[in-house]
Amino acid sequence: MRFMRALLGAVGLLTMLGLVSADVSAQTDPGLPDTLRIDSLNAPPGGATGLSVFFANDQALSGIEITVLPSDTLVRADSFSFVGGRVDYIATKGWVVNDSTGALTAYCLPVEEPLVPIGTGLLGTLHVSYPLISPPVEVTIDSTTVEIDLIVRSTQFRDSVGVVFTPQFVPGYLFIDEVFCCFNRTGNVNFDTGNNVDLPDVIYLVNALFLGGPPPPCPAAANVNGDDQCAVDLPDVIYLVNALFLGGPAPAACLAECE
Ligand SMILES: [Ca+2]
Ligand SMILES: [Ca+2]
Repeated sequence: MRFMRALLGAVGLLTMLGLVSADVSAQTDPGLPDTLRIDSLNAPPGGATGLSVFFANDQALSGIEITVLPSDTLVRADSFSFVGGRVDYIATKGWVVNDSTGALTAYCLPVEEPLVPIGTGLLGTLHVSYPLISPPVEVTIDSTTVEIDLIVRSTQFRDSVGVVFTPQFVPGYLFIDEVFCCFNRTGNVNFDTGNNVDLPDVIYLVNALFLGGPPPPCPAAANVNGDDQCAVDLPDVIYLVNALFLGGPAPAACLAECE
């Protein structure tokens, strides 16, 4: 059994790495909600950012491959990080950029490790970068299939016995616009460049509201509870503390009307 797993894993790895041609007639998954979803976010006119990639699977998986391509060639898919994701425990994983198309393929393949259990959560982070682009530009990060020298790269899941199927795919969008300072979600009150939402944001907000500290650089990002009056006040502090430390709902999405 262990040998069979290893053998299946090796075959899968070769397919994932494109060393043998993938099954281009892969079945469509009958059992929803197997899904891959790329986050959408607002971004400034030039720079680099990371888009979270989430997945849901209603059966254990023996492999995941995702191949994406930005719709604007100025936006480059640079790398992929599995850190903090559901498959970080798997040793055999990685990413590769296809130089001629710009498509990025990320893959993971449990060989000795347990299969990817049923669940929902983060696969990893897709890092993209772009030069200064005259805004506004909307870039779609969509799934793609590329074939170079008979090597097929696509987006697919493999079930527990190695059968390949295509999950639902929800593309991500990069809204490049100079008027938006709030990226993706509120909560980055201190406006650090990593868009981190953590304790320093709580401290910054308390300081700003009650201790005479400087105002939040991006008020839209400080409206953590997402109220449509765009108010930045005590309820936002409470909401943020709840989100970070007490299991409350995540900070609200950015509201364009608060920018
Ligand atoms: Ca922050
Ligand atoms: Ca508010």
